[in-house]
Amino acid sequence: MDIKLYYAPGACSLASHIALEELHVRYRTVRLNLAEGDQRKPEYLALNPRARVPTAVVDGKVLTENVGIMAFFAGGLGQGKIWPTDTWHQAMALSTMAWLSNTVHTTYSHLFRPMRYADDAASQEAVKSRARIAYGDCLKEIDGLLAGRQWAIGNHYTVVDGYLLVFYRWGNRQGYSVKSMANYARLMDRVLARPAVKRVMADEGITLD
Ligand SMILES: N[C@@H](CCC(=O)N[C@@H](CS)C(=O)NCC(=O)O)C(=O)O
Repeated sequence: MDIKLYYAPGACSLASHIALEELHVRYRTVRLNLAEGDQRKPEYLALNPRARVPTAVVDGKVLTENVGIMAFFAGGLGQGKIWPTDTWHQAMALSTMAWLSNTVHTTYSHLFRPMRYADDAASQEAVKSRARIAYGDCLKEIDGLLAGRQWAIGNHYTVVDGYLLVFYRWGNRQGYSVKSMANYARLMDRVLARPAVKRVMADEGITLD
């Protein structure tokens, strides 16, 4: 199988990148520089007209969206290694990833890219300050969901744990005191200690800060 992953350092594509590395499958990566607008170049738009990372190309077929990419690789190809094996926990994994993608990520976008949601500077500032509170609430909700748990879903590492690192890292970089969120921080310490996660972060040239 020929697998190519288009990603940008530190972007949400980190979740799909970690999933591939955890699975020990052979894959190639293509790094995009979002600040320089690589995602809007014609050759990339031909693959992903939404101009977003990640995009996976699998034997010439295009797959977008972290949730779809992780479900295909971890759920389909991975044979349970980083995916729950029973139907209930599979549904829980999808449910959690859907929420991370459609709510937590979108809330962060309001904070990080308010210009997408309002035209003038004052309105953008208002969007940003509301999003700052809402993203903090998302982080607290994640911390609460992880109470008493060793891993996010079921009783072993899954792609959901890797996906949670994206939002923890973004929160840390935006000045939220994520390291003092006991449940979230404990899980992230375990995630950050994983060899595959270390390799991907080194490859992307990113740290937690
Ligand atoms: N729901 C999508 C979101 C993808 C997305 O928004 N990616 C961001 C990076 S985190 C992006 O490519 N941004 C490019 C831009 O804003 O121009 C997914 O999870 O795959």
